[in-house]
Amino acid sequence: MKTVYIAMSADLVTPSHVNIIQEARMLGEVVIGLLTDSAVASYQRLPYMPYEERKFVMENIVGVKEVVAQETLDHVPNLLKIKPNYVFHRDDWNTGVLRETRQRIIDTLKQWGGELVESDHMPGITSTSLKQAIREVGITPMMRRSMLKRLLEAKPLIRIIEAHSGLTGLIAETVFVENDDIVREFEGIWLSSLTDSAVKAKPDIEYVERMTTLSDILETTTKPIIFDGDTGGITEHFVFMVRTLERLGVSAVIIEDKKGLKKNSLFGTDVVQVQDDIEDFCHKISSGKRAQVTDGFMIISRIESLILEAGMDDALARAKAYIAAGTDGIMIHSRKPTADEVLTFCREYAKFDDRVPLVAVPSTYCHTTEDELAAAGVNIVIYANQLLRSAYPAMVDVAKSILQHGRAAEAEEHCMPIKDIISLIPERT
Ligand code: SPV
Ligand code: MG
Repeated sequence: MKTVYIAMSADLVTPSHVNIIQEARMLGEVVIGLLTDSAVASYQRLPYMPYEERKFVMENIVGVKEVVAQETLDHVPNLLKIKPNYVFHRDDWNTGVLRETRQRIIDTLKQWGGELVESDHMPGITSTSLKQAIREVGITPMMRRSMLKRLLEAKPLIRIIEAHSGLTGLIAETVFVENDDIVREFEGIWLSSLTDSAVKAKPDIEYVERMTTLSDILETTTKPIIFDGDTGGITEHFVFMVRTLERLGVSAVIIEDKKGLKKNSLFGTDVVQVQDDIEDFCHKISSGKRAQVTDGFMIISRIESLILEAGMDDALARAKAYIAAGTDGIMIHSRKPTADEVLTFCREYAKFDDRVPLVAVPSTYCHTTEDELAAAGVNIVIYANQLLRSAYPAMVDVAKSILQHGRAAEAEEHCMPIKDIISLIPERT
């Protein structure tokens, strides 16, 4: 019996998947090379269903003999292992970078007389259109909540951008760039206390009500959300915050080790801010962990030692203590113009026996690239305030232009067309 290999991600299974399997099984026994979460995440969004669930579905489709994991986008490692007689693929990949992939598969198969078979029989619903439909319907809190943990397992580095409204949530959700068939987008959303306060024209001192903004962002997005929990309040209040965020489908809360009246970290020592005692903060972390009811949720601890000039040793001692208290991640914050101190922290952190994912916020050290941070061991990069900081000066310029010219015509080129803004958000009828 001959063997036919088909690689797929099979996240949202459509009649097209069944059709292609039906066609392929006429040639021999069908082996599905199912792309793992990290293989998919290397070129597009993380699948909605984890690998094991996708595997379960595919194994039970008539005509599938076996499902094997394809760990990379590249078929070749699996082809060398399985040596199939045929590789089956849709016929739309003879352009762009996929053209090279296609050629490599043809060349590899040649080694044992195998062949590439291409089909144009892919009618009906595409998974891209289904993904769009899912976005319109929304997502359940349960699916969304566990997504950050899944991303951490699937990707070496996760990019998060700040949102402070339903509209900026939509930007975080939908903006992407595509190069050589690799789609790059933000994997999740940071609900910044700074920007959430600033849009309400309030200082960043744990004063503004945050749930309305969160609710607006939940409504326009499906990506995981990291909530800036400030200090988390007193421990007796923090446990309620954990439950509330979990229930809503937020993936993680980051709490900072300060107490009393918290000010924005980027003020540093220009204002009075007091760091919490290690023991008390550990108690807050462990109480939060005990309050948590789901597996997917994460409590990440933010170390302010570098911000408050308490020194590297203090930062490292705190990281050790917070990990021992059960934190699911460490955020190391810095307000220096270069990443030097963050990178020093990372180097020392890499020597720890017990480590949890590491978060960095390159607001002041913005010249440092994601690749440099990832190479140092950072797992999550948060762009914490750029959407608001770019919107404000644009609005001020337009306001000035109207004043200067006594009309809005000159400002028009800086504005999106009225037609676009009124149709940006579709009505749900
Ligand atoms: C925020 O975005 O609110 C933060 C990061 O907490 S920072 O503003 O740098 O403190
Ligand atoms: Mg904040």
